[in-house]
Amino acid sequence: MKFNHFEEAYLHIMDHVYHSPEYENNPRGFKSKERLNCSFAIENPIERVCYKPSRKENIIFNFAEAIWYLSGSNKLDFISYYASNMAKYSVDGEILTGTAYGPKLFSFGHKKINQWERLINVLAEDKDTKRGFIQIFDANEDIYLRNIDVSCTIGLQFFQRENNLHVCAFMRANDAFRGIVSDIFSFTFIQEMMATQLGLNVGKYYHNVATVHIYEPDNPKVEKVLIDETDTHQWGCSFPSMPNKNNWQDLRTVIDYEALLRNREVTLSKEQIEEIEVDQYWKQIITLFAIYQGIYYSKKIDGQLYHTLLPIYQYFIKNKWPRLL
Ligand code: 5HM
Repeated sequence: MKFNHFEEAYLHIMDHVYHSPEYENNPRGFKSKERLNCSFAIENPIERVCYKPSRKENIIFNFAEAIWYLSGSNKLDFISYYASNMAKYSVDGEILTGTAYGPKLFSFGHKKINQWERLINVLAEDKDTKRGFIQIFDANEDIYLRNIDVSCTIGLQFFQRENNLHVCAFMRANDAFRGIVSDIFSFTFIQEMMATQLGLNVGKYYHNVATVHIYEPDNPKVEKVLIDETDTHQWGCSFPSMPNKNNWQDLRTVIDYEALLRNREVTLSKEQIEEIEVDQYWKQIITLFAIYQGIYYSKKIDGQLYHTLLPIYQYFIKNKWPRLL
């Protein structure tokens, strides 16, 4: 199956699992509908969001999770600040083991393999390589019921083909209503980060999942999204792309500001953000985090910051937190 954008894939897969499940079962005691072995391609992975108003996608959480992975952190306080329910996956209340993909990317296993750096070296040695694999699931993970946090992603494979960087993601399990939205956002963000570092175009994104499922408590929300007839194509939105350069320096600055904002060590005005030495693309993301500081601590949105956002980000904020504006 081929789709142009994430939204098309999302609606199709969700509809298929919801209306034509192969199984209805109770893994770990949670009632769900399930289909096995699902694969599809997304032609334009930069279009990594669902615009449907009924889905109320949390774009700030999406950026935060992608950046959490790229920061290499496994700390719960980072990610639970954006989604308090992440705490239920942490055994000790401090770190996440399976769900934190950052340490898997940059210091995998007891040998602490930096898989990002190794991938760049492997591609430099043989640009046509079939070995460009970044492993995430680890056989050392405890997969018995007693562990609530086992990696759902097996790994990501990168292919340099002509001037494009394609990615094949492999997952053992994916929630077709919730997890798929943040996972594909993060994996395609990682794809774009790698492509810009290598000076390549963002190629196709292929999603391969062994079990896709919908948990019963989400049924009313799923139905709402599936009957949402808003024609989002008509809006002519296009999701912003990263600048054509190695973006690591900018990303490191964003990671620093994210922590300062989250820990309330700074507040940032529109003028202060304008002075930060990063590209506009990354300033927009810092602005999103600065807005979230207001949402988290004082339950309000700074109008000045909001108006510096691109219309597409304004839409997601207004749609998610309409009463705070
Ligand atoms: O029993 P199991 O470990 O598979 O439960 C984890 C649940 O979280 C599954 O529904 C899985 O599909 C979802 N999940 C996801 O969709 C979890 C993670 C964390 O690795 C993820 N995407 N990234």
